[in-house]
Amino acid sequence: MRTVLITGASSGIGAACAEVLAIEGNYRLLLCARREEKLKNLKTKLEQLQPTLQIHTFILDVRNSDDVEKSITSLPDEWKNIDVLINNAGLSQGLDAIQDGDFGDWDRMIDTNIKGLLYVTKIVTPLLKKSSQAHIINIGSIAGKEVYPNGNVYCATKHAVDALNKAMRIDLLPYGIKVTAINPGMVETEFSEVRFKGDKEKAKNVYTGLTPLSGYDIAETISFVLSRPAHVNINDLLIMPTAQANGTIVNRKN
Ligand code: NDP
Ligand code: 8X3
Repeated sequence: MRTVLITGASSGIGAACAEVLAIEGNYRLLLCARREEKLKNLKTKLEQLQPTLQIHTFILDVRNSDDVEKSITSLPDEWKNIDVLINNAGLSQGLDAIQDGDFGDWDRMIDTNIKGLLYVTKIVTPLLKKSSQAHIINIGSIAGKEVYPNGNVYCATKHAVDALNKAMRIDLLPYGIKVTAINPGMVETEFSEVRFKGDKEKAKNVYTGLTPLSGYDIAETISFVLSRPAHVNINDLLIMPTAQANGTIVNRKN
């Protein structure tokens, strides 16, 4: 049974991954995020869905390197045998032209999406090295493949994830650690609400007139990626709603 650590598991893609993997019954789940209540509720739900599930949750802000190190090195011994790391925690803040951007927004995106992913990866890698089925899955984005108007810093952070994904595959090759990038287009989660700082109306409009992906669409793909035989690694996937051609062109029905 493989143990999977999912960052940003309290909502959206991370929570959907937890649910899909829990239902499969072949994984032990280590879930973290900043919002304790959400994690507790998710744990209760998953234990009801899968009564044999082994699950451990803990609070973690991936931006704090000391906390990342402490919380992972102080995991109970039975939770230190991590096989899979899903680097999912991430966010967008604001959608402004570069000259109008907010320093705080930029810091939050860079600190979470790039530095947080790096901190967690560095601290978890020694544990992954001990696994015979080690795998890192990095959640990138279409925004890491293309740039769209006003996406500037968010796109830059996801381009960094794209680069780090390739770099990890090289550096971790000698240890047999698989590295996969999952790059979604529009997924309806809390993402847009966070980007627009709680403006639910604005967030909803992002998905008006089209069927976006759901967190489950991404989670099912990750489940497939994880189920490949030992000699197969899926390097990089770009997954879009049918109604989205690229970072800027979508087909909305009135
Ligand atoms: P959500 O906002 O629903 O989920 C984001 C998750 O990240 C939450 O669980 C949040 O938990 C966690 N998180 C944010 N900041 C931190 C932090 N500092 N420390 C720890 N956890 C944190 O959005 P998604 O599920 O959509 O986003 C998941 C990933 O998918 C992100 O990396 C995003 O960039 C990427 N993505 C999303 C797309 C979309 O259209 N939705 C498309 C392409 C990629 P909490 O607030 O409790 O800490
Ligand atoms: C999130 C999707 O299109 O807003 O990464 O960049 S998008």
